[in-house]
Amino acid sequence: MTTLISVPLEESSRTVRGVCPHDCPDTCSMVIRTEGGKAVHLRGDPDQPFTKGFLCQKVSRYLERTYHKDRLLFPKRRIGPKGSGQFERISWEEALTEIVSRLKTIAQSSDGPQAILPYSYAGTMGKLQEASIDRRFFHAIGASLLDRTICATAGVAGCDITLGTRAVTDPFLTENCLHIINWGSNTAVTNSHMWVRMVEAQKRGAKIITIDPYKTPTAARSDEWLAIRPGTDAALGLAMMHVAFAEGLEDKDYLRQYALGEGQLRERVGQWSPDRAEAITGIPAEKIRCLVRDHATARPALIRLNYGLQRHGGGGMAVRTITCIPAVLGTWRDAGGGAFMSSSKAFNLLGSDKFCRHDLIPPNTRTINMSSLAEALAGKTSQGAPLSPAVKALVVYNSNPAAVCPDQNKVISGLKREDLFTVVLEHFQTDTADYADIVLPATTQLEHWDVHSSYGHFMVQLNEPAIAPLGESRPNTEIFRDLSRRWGLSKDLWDNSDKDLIREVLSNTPNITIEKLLAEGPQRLDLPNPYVPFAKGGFGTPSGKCEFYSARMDEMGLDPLPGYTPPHEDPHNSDGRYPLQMVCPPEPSFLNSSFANIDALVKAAGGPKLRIHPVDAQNRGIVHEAPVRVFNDRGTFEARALVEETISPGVVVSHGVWWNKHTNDGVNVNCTTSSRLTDLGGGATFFDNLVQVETLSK
Ligand SMILES: Nc1nc2c(c(=O)[nH]1)N[C@H]1C(S)=C(S)[C@@H](COP(=O)(O)OP(=O)(O)OC[C@H]3O[C@@H](n4cnc5c(=O)[nH]c(N)nc54)[C@H](O)[C@@H]3O)O[C@H]1N2
Ligand SMILES: Nc1nc2c(c(=O)[nH]1)N[C@H]1C(S)=C(S)[C@@H](COP(=O)(O)OP(=O)(O)OC[C@H]3O[C@@H](n4cnc5c(=O)[nH]c(N)nc54)[C@H](O)[C@@H]3O)O[C@H]1N2
Ligand code: SF4
Ligand SMILES: [Mo]
Repeated sequence: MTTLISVPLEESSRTVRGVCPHDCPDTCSMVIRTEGGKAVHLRGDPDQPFTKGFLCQKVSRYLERTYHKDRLLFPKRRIGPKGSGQFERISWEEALTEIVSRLKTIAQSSDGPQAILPYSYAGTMGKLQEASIDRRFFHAIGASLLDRTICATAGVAGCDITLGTRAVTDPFLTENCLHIINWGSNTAVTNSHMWVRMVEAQKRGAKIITIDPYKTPTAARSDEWLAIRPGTDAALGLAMMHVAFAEGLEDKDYLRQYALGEGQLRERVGQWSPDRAEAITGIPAEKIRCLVRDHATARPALIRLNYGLQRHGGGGMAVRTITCIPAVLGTWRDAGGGAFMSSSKAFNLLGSDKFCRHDLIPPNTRTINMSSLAEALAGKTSQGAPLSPAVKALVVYNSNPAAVCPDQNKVISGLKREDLFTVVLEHFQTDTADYADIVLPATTQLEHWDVHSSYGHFMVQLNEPAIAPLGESRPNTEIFRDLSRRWGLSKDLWDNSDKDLIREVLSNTPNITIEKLLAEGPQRLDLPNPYVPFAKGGFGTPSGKCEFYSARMDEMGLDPLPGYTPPHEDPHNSDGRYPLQMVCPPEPSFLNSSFANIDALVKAAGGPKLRIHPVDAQNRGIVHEAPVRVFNDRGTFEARALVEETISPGVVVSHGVWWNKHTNDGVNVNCTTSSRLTDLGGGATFFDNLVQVETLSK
């Protein structure tokens, strides 16, 4: 790898390593070639053992995204009504002066600084550009805290109760597994570098099972697809443990040494016969028995537990329940076996408490749940109580809430509020940016420094800028440095460079330095090889054991044992006006709402669609390819019907997350999704959504 640092980026021709910044467990290593200061070629790093030289369909087009004609290149101020997209170019000086003055006015008013709400997620997952100076800034000025719940907190909470940490195995050993369950995981699409390892295992004789209401590409290529009714996974998990105990498939020795509450668990799952689970999940009892027998005996056996099953009212409890299974069967003992949700806890980089300076947070600062943005902007808490002070300023970066948040019509009404001052840091004029008072242009991953951990493997990776910032765009870090300086915050928070910040992040890992990452490329964490973290217990729970019985749950007044929480919107328990359960994951060619403005990828996605079973279609007079209206009390959107047996009767699928302004009717699927939260972790419940569908007469 040649890095000619003496030549300015604007002119250099060189090859550098970067990291895919997107919210994806694969965290690929990219190799970028530049000529005369322009990035001309980008590919997956052949030397990074998880990337293995390939990037997905989306990020293969990262150069197209970077040099897109619609890139934001200058700061802008709104001159038309909110949402109209009318802006004028202004200078950085004007933009930053106005932002500081407006925010200070709010902070010094009777509302106080908590009327300011930062709103960000994982548009980039780099340690610097995702969460660093920005957090220090908001902590120091005393802004409201944001609970970042939109994706993973239900599962994190569920895992934490059972395991005291995330479910993790060594993903590099997946090809050794003989039985693999993709549970609420569209692995072939959302975790494609793990999928190639699963396919390798399959070639070596492994059986792959996918549990999903929808026949995804992953399900289609698996040995078996189990079409579960949405939101009922805990019932399946309980019945699986029932079968394990009933048929003597449990690992008695593992249970005795490393688990807490075996007796209570046996009693609980005793009530969960496969027949009872069949009635709830729609999966035949005999298939449940076979699943457990195979998973207990074909070893190593792995459950890839992902997010699909978490986005339901009972999502936390579902993960809590399913993560008990590997201890019952003793699958944690085998290298590569057990359950995998996230590897993020394996990284021992500097903790965010230190790096983001949690010590600066004023006592009693309130926290606002990001999945409840609809309520927060309407002056309410997640529970509907008055929110005081009201949110008067919103600073959005690394996220596109107008498109990705649940209960979209309410979110948009909030964003339209004339008394709300909104700042958006972006690459593009997204739906959210249309509601901003000031839009600031941010750099892409090719234009700034960063360092990455991963939630899908164990490599630490450095992102070296390949090109100079386009137009007047600036890294998030630089923007918040400038805001901090103008606010008058203490220099130790912001008077540093991005390289200094990288050194800080790496200060806990003396054997991984910026120099080493530059010279040698991605570095594997210093973990045992093979890494079999729970082979001998070692859980992070208060007892150090896998907690079937949780005293912490009991103390919180919750069920201390694994259990089944039905969906919030249960067709068996509703007035029947909205009889169809709708699941709405992102289009494979988008990354949430990112890439939904890249022509080739929009074309591949083919417009908003609704997959519906022939029986449900016939009952409604819907024919294949016909335009339909999908609706409930929250909203209505239009889609093209695909009449298919890829889902069961009673279930429909509509892929998102389209930009509202690119659809015929100016809304996307999230106009129907609910902002009710999960049972544990306060997570979003995108897939817990009852709708009705009818033909659209045009
Ligand atoms: N191509 C692509 N890759 C991505 C993303 C993307 O937008 N595009 N997003 C990234 C992000 S942010 C995340 S969080 C991950 C998500 O990764 P995954 O969890 O794999 O993604 P999803 O497609 O949201 O959900 C997985 C599957 O769960 C199914 N499902 C829905 N409800 C249930 C249920 O009740 N039970 C069960 N068993 N299954 C259910 C859905 O039909 C879906 O096929 O993917 C990441 N990777
Ligand atoms: N219907 C439905 N809705 C969903 C989901 C679903 O499955 N179905 N999935 C949910 C999930 S899992 C997630 S994680 C959320 C994700 O929701 P978001 O976090 O909003 O993710 P994206 O839609 O990818 O938007 C990220 C934005 O950050 C911007 N960005 C990227 N890098 C930078 C940077 O360096 N600086 C700045 N300033 N901006 C940058 C991008 O241009 C992009 O517009 O969506 C959720 N919404
Ligand atoms: S989105 Fe995921 S698979 Fe695609 S390049 Fe990025 S890390 Fe790799
Ligand atoms: Mo996510």
